[in-house]
Amino acid sequence: MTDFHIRYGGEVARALQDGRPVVALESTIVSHGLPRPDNLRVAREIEQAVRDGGAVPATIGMVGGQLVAGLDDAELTRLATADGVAKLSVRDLAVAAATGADGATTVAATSAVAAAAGIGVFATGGLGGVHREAAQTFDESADLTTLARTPIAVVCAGVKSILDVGATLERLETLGVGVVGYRSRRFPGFFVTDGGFDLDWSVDTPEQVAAVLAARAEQGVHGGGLIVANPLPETEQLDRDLHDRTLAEGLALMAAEGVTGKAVTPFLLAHFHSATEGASLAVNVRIILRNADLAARIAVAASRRPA
Ligand code: PSU
Ligand code: MN
Repeated sequence: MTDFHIRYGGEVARALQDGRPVVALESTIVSHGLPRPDNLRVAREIEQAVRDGGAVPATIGMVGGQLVAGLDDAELTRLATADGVAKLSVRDLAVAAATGADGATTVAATSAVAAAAGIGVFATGGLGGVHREAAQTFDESADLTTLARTPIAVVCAGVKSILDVGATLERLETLGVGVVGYRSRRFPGFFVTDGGFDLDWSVDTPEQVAAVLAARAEQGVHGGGLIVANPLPETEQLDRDLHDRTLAEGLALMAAEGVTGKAVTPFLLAHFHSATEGASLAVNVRIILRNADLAARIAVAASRRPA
């Protein structure tokens, strides 16, 4: 018999038992979002950033059909280097488990598993969202609908400019997903500091985010997720001209090659990383490490609040 339960890494299990701070991390950025061989090195650096911030990292993924919260280094290496690692959203988890697949979890699947595991804070690079042309293609990431029903705080740098940022914000409002800027009232556009849209709320400290999470629990108004949008400082963003040029090229190439569905996000990311000769990769890594650090400090602040 196969055991379909979540298996916990040893350190994660102990931290959860003791009520110590834990931060969930996704594996799709490792397997599909970052180019090899940098992806494995970066995956380890993300975990280290969580540790440096005072929390225990729980990278989530599926190994041989086993859902794991807190992949060990051998498992992380396997998902970063093996061929045929599937990209798993929530709907894929059961099929992948039953067929014994190796898989990397998206923001949607990682959020769902983290919440089920009792982990309240999650760090990633950028959320999925509403794609351009979604009015025709209906391509909207399941990240959005999953966050509508999943109680978790997701620290991210907004959504990538490869998406329709305005439409994504509208959908988040409709779906009841909270959005707060971290020290900013502008929604970030991942590679770029300012994604072009205002936010209603901002917070200035990890303690304030922890207070929001506590208030939500106390109010008993059971909504879904909270997005903590953490923009890059302007001095660290991708050059705007390079960004705009690369995006236009990537979208044209994607249309020419007929790329659709779950291949869209990895395709455009890979195009950025090769066309900018590593500039977008460096920015991408900075984003993730900053988010991992902030998420750790939020988890620490949350663990210090009286129960
Ligand atoms: N943003 C990134 N890198 C990524 C992704 C998002 O900067 O690799 C991944 C995340 O795992 C996210 C997924 O959940 O892409 C969204 O894919 P889709 O648009 O197919 O839902
Ligand atoms: Mn999609």
